[in-house]
Amino acid sequence: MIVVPGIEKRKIGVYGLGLTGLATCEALVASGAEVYAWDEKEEARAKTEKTRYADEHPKRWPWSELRSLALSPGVPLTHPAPHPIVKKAHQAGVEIIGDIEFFARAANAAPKNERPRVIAVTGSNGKSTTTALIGHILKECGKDAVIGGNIGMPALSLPPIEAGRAYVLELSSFQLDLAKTLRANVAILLNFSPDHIDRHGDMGGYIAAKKRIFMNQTREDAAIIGVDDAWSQGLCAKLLSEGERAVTPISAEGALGRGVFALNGKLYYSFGDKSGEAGDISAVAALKGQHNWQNAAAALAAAIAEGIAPNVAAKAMDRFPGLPHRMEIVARKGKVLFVNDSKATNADAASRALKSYDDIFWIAGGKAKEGGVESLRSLMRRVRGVYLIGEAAREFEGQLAGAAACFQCGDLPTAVARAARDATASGAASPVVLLSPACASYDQFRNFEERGEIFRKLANQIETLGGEAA
Ligand code: UMA
Repeated sequence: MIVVPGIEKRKIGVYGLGLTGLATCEALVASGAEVYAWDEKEEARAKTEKTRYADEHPKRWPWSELRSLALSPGVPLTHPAPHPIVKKAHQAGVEIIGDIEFFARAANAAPKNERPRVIAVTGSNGKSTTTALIGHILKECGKDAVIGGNIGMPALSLPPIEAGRAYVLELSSFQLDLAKTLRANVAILLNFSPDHIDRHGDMGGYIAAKKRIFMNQTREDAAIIGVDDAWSQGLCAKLLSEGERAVTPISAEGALGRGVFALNGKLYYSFGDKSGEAGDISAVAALKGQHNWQNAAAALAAAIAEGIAPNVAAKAMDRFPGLPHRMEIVARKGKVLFVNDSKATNADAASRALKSYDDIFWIAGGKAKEGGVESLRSLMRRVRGVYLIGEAAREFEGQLAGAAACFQCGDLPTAVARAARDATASGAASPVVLLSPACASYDQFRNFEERGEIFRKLANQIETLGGEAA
């Protein structure tokens, strides 16, 4: 756990008691602060039982004495409207910060030569994989590295600040909005696509929040930025013109005169007098697809910034196991590969998996996002059949009409059984049963993790239940 200096006996309000809020309460209490905690949901408040802090309605918080309000990232700060607790804090003149700001204050408080390394990763897509990949490379190279943040391990739950330790943090736009003094030695912005617009008002607000990853950086620090979309290109040009930090552009779409790039799964670096091929990751199962090559280029640039030789970093990627629910191979039955991409909750994310395989038996559907799957029609030439589940099933069938054969399956068990049967009978050399729903999971599951776990179980049961696909 991270201990935050300078807050002994200070009164701090913590709003939201999910992963972030509970970890914040624990760290603040361990740091000697007096914590006032609240969550709108009773079951969340119940989690404060048997802890060293109790829940207390904000009406009873000593607002005039509060030093800070620690807001959970899911609580609206500005849009669609500031949450009432935000308004209350503004009225009382209390600063509003998040867990990442407490982490930053703890890191900044370390003496200069004992400051840990902070590597921060953001972007619309690929940030979890990039975070995990950087952590993997650093550990493979014998460094003391820990990963956390939006990836699911709250930053304040990570091991204590120590000299020589590298903290690799995935940061969301919500977390960045609530951080002020964060200084990342290596800051990575992968890409932009419209996301969380409801929480940022418009694309400009979203970009402004993400750009905060580069705040407080000095000339000693590295800024790594994707240049494969127009928004990131614009930001890269701005950072270069500011000249305040070492900027490394990265691309998975073309060669760069200066920077790190991936071409057909091969990684290259080019820094003035030092340039060359770092390695070939085209056969690494956990880094399949062009989008993963962008993640790998970013991770390579980060590893180089951390003093690791490019070929050593690229070699370490061979052993990267990947992350659950992201194009994760969960079973192979005879020729049929089962891939769990449950994290793909929108069409853009699903397109990445669809571009990575041929002869796909695609399981899609759930609670639809705006625009549905219309944009995926051109990828249907890779798809042998679409096995539809959940609320979006009829809408998706309409959007894909004429482009692919669609089958209404209702639920996941039916879809897995039918897709596995058709894949086995297809005669394709390497058929793939792919769960990449392009939908949220909430209509039939608690979350995308549960959906992915059930898929994993069903895929592995196929053989035992009679070997339809064996
Ligand atoms: N709550 C309120 N009032 C509100 C909103 C929420 O009381 O107006 C309470 C809820 O009742 C709940 C708690 O706050 O008990 C939930 O807080 P939260 O939504 O901030 O979620 P956490 O459990 O703290 O998880 C957060 C991230 N979630 C969000 O940003 C929405 C997790 O990222 C992250 O892993 C975790 O902190 C640890 O850092 C998830 C996510 O979906 C994966 N992130 C978004 C994304 O990746 O697109 C940003």
